[in-house]
Amino acid sequence: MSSSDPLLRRAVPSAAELLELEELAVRLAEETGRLVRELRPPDLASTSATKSSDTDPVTVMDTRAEALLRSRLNEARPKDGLLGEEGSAQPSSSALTWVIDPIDGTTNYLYDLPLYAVSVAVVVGDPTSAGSWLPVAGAVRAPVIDVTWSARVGGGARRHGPSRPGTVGTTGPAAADVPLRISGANDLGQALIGTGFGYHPTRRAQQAQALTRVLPTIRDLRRLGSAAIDLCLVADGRLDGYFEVGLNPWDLAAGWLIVTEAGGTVSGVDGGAPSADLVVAANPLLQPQLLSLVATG
Ligand code: LIP
Repeated sequence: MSSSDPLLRRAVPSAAELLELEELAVRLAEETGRLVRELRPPDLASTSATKSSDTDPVTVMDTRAEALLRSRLNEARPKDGLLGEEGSAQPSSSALTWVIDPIDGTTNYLYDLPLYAVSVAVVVGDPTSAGSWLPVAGAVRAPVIDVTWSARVGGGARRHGPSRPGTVGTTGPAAADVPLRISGANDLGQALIGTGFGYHPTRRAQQAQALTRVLPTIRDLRRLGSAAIDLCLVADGRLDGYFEVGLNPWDLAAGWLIVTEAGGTVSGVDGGAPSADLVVAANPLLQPQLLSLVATG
């Protein structure tokens, strides 16, 4: 089943339900963002463990934040399925499944760097099978920079906040919601591109190889540390493009929709569905150029 499959599209909820789903995603991402920001224990590093490699961290707050999201979603949407980075896996009896990353950018969180986020999305189809699912509503909350990005299918994408006056980049009162528009860059040589690297040395060596091709061709590169934030910055016109190999559904679910609803294109290898094999996001003019650059070799 491909993400353009009519079966999948028929499962997309009504406009009214999509609005409810987006508002729920925003509410839960913001509540969870407060928890991970305000209750970050000072001895976080000493209580953290690792997962897929020695450098793939999981903190007590990743687990606690996912538990909060799971209980809120079971209360609000008991029939929906759930897939979470920290192991949540519940089948769906409503054709909808929530795909959650309680802390995207956990390494930044561990080092107390500001760019980490809570990503909450709801999808139709099977998020465990690449190409068989489609996000329909979602939100990404970056609590330290006090910004929330969100979208729903056919309803556009927007930035909420900063709401705390004096937060980075704000001077005046709390900012109203802003509709998102992707950048108009159409020349790779002038494009600011985001990317990320995996937790395994073999993969990192491959990614470093790809960079030898990409770096001389673009304006400059940004490695910010959170795929969810990278994708939202593309949607917000603050990066011209983004690519990464090795992402999980929870890293990209909400960001994918936020980019497409801001007028962008997100695809994987050969223009197919984005997956762990490859994610490339940019405006419709630049995306194919970036795709062919990163997919070569
Ligand atoms: C991270 C991604 C990032 C990638 C990291 C990691 P996590 O997710 O957001 O783009 O480069 O390797 O996968 O592990 O912090 O949820």
